[in-house]
Amino acid sequence: MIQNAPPWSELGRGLYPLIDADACLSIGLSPVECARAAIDACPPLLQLRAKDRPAAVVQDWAEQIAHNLPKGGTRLVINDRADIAQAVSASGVHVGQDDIPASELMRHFPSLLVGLSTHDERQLEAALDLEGLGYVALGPIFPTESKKNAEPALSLARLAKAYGLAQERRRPLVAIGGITMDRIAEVSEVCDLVAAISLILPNATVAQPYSWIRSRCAELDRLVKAAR
Ligand code: TZP
Ligand code: MG
Repeated sequence: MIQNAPPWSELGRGLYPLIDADACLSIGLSPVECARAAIDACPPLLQLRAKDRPAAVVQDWAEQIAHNLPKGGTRLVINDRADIAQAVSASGVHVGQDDIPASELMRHFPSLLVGLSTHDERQLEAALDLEGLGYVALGPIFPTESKKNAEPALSLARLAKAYGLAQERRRPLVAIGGITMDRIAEVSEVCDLVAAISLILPNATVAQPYSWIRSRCAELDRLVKAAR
């Protein structure tokens, strides 16, 4: 590791489970228990994504997930809220194009890993120019129903080109959007981390949903790691 590099400078490869509170609750599952099950599979990163929820609720979930997080294991990232990430000693914050600029967050929260969503090549190039950014996410790669008003799907070919650029700049690239079991191997060839919401959740009839999530995340993380 580079001397004085922040502790998150090497994220490695693997699955990036997004614990989407709406998606969990819609099938009767607790976001906190879903996160704990996913963390048991030791993916490099995990995100709590709780849109349009009171800050106090997000803080409470984040606190519970952060509590007892194994040292040197999965790093917790909070969507949208750097203040909550800092308050619960999470590793990072994830923001989008319409949020507080990533450069401002890096300035105000220097200990946090900052991840940024991009949706086309222009946004990707701008993100790659940001000194100190933790990772760049690109998507949706395929059509998805998990994000409201999702941007148009890119394609595997555009992801592959983006990965070339990200590698030149030594910036971890996260692929997101519509990634299914059928697509995970080819997607994993052309990114560092595969983010997923629906792929890590069981259907509502599964008898032991949390152990299902644990095994599913372990399998997906192994597939992403095996791809390169
Ligand atoms: N950003 C781009 S696509 C997406 C987000 C948050 C949703 C990904 O969900 P899924 O179910 O893995 O397609
Ligand atoms: Mg956001």
